[in-house]
Amino acid sequence: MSRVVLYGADISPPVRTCLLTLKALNIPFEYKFVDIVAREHFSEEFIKKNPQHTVPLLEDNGKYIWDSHAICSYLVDKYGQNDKLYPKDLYQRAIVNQRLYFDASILYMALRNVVLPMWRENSNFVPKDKIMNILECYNLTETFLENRQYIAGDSLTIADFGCLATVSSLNGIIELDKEKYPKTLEWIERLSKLPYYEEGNGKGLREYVAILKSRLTEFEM
Ligand code: GSF
Repeated sequence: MSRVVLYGADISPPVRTCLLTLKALNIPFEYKFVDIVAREHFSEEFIKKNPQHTVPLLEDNGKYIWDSHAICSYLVDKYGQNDKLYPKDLYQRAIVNQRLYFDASILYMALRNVVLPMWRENSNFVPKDKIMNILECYNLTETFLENRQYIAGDSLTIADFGCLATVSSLNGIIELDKEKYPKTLEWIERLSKLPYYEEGNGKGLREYVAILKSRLTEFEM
């Protein structure tokens, strides 16, 4: 088995996506903590591995891959005992890919637009347009779950891991309304029963939400 290393930090939602995938696939890996709060991802050593200076970063036998969506699809294709988490059927894979891109381009960006000013300028403010953006994310997630158990259909895929890590983190900024988003809350509850949920998402999410709640104190309504 090749030596797989994941560079990251539990608080990072996309790192948690990779932790869930690695654990779901039972892949032995080394976890190298990168202190993003202390800006360790800007070190010369890290930049050499990932010029985009982001976590998660995967090292697999001396090869580097970053972006959680690229990492997780690679892990299933290379190490998966089967293709359940990332179906090879072209149409099913296209649906899973669409939900992965939904996470990367819609959900994650709604989160990044709030936390980047928080990390970089120590801002404690969340403007109305960013709140509306998060609510739009919740509306779409609820729609995708309307008559499905999982985000891309009726079986668990890596798209659930990505969307879960991001939506559960957004929930630390704007709480999911039980009346408006019942399917989404049921989906989060369902995924939280996975045997590797706590190590994969639970632990880091609590830490991340505590930071969000302590630092984001002004909401424009
Ligand atoms: C996002 C990675 C990212 O921006 C993915 O891996 O899915 N689409 C990518 N990660 C953040 C940390 S996080 O908690 O979101 C990061 O590394 N930011 C540091 C920087 O310099 O952008």
